[in-house]
Amino acid sequence: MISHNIILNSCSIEYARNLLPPHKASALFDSLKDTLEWKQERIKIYGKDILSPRLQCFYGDPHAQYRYSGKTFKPLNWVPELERLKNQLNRYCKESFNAVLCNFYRDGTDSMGWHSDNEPEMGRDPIIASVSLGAPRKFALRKKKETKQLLSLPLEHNSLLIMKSGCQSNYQHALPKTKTINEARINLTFRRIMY
Ligand SMILES: O=C(O)CCC(=O)C(=O)O
Repeated sequence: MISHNIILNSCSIEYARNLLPPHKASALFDSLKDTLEWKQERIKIYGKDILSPRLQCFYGDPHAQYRYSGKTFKPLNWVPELERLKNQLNRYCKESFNAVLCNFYRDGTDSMGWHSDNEPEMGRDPIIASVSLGAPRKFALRKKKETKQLLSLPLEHNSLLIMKSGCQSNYQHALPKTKTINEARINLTFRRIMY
C-alpha cells in the first residue's frame, strides 16, 4: 500500500491506494453489496424530513450508538468482513475504531452533503478511516464557515482515506453528485464511539 499525506492549513489527510489485494477488494464489494442491511433512511436536513440520497447501515460494538441527522443509529452486530477490516485499520492507524457507518451510493445521483463528523459521542476532533470500494467518486473539502472548495480528491476503488487531526474540527467534507458515474460505490467510515 502506497500512501500520500496531504497537509492543509490546520488539517491533515492520508490517502492510500491498494488497501486490499485486488481480487479481495472486488469480492468484498460484491459481498457487502449483497449482504449488508442497507436502508434508505429519512433524515432531517435544516429541519426538513427528507429521504437520504444514498443507502446506509451501521455496524459496531453493542454500545457504540451514534446520533446523526436527528436519528439514533443502534449498531448491528459485526459481520466477519467488516470486523476483519476494522482490526486491520486499527493496527494500521493505531486506533481503536469500534463502529462503521456504511454508505451505498447507487450511482452518481446519490451523494452526501457538506458536513463535519463532529458528533459529541466521537470526542473532540476524531480520526476517521474511510474505505472506498466500487465506482470512483470525488471527495470535496472546504473550511468551516467558508463556501470555497479547497480540495477535490478522487477516491478510487480499494482506497483508504484517513481524516486526521483538524479535519472534523476545522473543515467540512462532501461527496457531490456526479452525472458521469452510473455505477455503485460503497464507502465504509470507521469511527471510535465513546460510551
Ligand atoms: O462516501 C464518502 O466518501 C463520504 C462519507 C462521509 O462523509 C461520512 O460517512 O461521513
